[in-house]
Amino acid sequence: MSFPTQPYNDLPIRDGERIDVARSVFEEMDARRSVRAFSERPVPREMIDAAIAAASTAPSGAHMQPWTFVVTGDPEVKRRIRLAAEEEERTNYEGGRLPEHWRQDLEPLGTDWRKPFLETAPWIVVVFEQRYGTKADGTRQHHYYVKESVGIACGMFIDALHRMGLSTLTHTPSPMRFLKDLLGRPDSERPFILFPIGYAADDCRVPDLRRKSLDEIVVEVTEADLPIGEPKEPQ
Ligand code: IYR
Repeated sequence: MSFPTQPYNDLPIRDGERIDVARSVFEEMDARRSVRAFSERPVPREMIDAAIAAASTAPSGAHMQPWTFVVTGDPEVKRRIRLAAEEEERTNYEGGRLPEHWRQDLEPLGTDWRKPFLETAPWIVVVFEQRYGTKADGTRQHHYYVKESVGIACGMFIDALHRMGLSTLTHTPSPMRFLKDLLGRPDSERPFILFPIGYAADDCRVPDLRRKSLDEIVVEVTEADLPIGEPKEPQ
């Protein structure tokens, strides 16, 4: 069974304006930072839903849309998430579970096991990857490229939140299994990323990081650069 088709048009942008659009997209995205200090200023639930709707437009393997967004603004749920996350992170940071190289790499960020932002931020969204789904007849539906699909959706979610003027953090308390148990998700789902969401605190400060330049991340290839000869014509 095929999907019905429909015509498709790129966004109507004038040729002379495309680079300007790209540059302003860059500027807006470059202004985004991961935030660990949130204001208690309330955020309407509709804003969270709007960002989830944007994220849910992500491409996904065989259009299976293998994601679940669990949303909570309940102080008691947030408190229980904080306590469980801090217990895991305490074992990481102080119980020797983080390997030395990892501790060293985190040092410039100044993170530790304490996660007060899990209670301060008005909302927490935990994105779960659905390892498989369920068909209408109750049998298992395969899901494909789940991590790629959910990763893209999370990127789009971060962008949507940022454009609304909200802040977030891609928090991955490790191991994350407790979130599945705490939030009562089925065995088919695995926690992927936890997002505390809100306005940045008035006195929020973030590390002064630099991003890699294009020179460091882009490689252009022409035929002359290819390491292997021309493929043989099929006989
Ligand atoms: N999950 C821990 C450790 C941590 C790991 C990475 I990779 C970071 O970029 C930041 C933190 C924590 O949240 O503190």
